[in-house]
Amino acid sequence: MGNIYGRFKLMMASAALVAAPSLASASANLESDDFVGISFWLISMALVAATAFFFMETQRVEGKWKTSLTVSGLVTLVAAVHYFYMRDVWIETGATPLVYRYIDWLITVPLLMVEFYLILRAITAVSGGVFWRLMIGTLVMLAAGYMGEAGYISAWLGFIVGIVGWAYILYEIFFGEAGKVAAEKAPASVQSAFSTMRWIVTIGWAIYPLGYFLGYFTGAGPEESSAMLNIVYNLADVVNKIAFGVIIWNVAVTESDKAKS
Ligand SMILES: *C/C=C(C)/C=C/C=C(C)/C=C/C1=C(C)CCCC1(C)C
Repeated sequence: MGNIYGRFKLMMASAALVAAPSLASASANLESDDFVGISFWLISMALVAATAFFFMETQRVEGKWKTSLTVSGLVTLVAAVHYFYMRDVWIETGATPLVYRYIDWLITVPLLMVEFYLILRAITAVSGGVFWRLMIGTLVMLAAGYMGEAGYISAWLGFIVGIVGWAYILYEIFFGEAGKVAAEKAPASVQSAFSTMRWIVTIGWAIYPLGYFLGYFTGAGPEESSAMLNIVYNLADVVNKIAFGVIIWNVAVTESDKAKS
C-alpha cells in the first residue's frame, strides 16, 4: 500500500517537472555573464532534486512524519515549476518575474506554516487557532509586499505593512501558544528541530525584506536594482525551501529510527 502511494506521488511529480519546461519554452539563451539567470537555473535544478529526495524518503520514515516530508516535497515541487517560468521571464526579458514570484510564495509560505503546525501536532494536541494566526500573518505580509512591488501602494507602505505581518508570525512562534507548546512538551530532537525552524523564519526570512530593500530603496538604477532583488530572493529560497525541508527530514529520520529500535 505505502509503496504504491509513494510510487504514485513520484510519478505525478516527475510528470509535472517534465511537462513544465516545455510549456514555458524559452527562445533566448542563458548568457555566460548573466549571473542572475544562472542562479535561476541552478536553483530550479536543486528544487527538482530536493523534490525527488523528499518524496522518496517518505518511504523510510514512520507514519506521522510521512505527511511532513510530503509537505516539504510539495513546497519544492511548487517552487521548481514556478522557477522554470521565472527563469524564462528573466532570460527573455530581463524583467523581474513579479507575478510568478508572489504566486509561488502565496502557495509555498502557507505550506511552510502547515509544516510548523504539523511538527507541533506530531508531539501534542495544539489548537487550530495557532494555524489560523500563522496564516493571517502570512497573508498580510505577502499582500502588502505584492502591492508595494507592483506599485498599487507606495513601496514604503508595502514594506512596513509586510514587516508588521512577519513580526506577528514571529510573535506567535516565540511567545504565543505555538512557542509555549514547543518549549514544554516536545522530545529533545523535535524541540531542536522546532527551534531551528524558528530561527529560519527569523534569520532566513529576513533575507526577503533585505532583497526588497536593496531592490527599491538604494537609489540604484532599475537594472542593477532588479538584478539585486532577484539574486537575493533566489538565495533566500535555497535557505527557506531546501534547507528547511532538510531540517524536517533530519528530525523525521532521527525520530523514526528511535521508534524502530
Ligand atoms: C518560499 C518562500 C518564502 C519562505 C517566502 C517568504 C517571504 C517573505 C518572508 C517576505 C517578506 C516581506 C517582508 C517581511 C516585508 C517586505 C515585503 C516582503 C513580502 C518581501
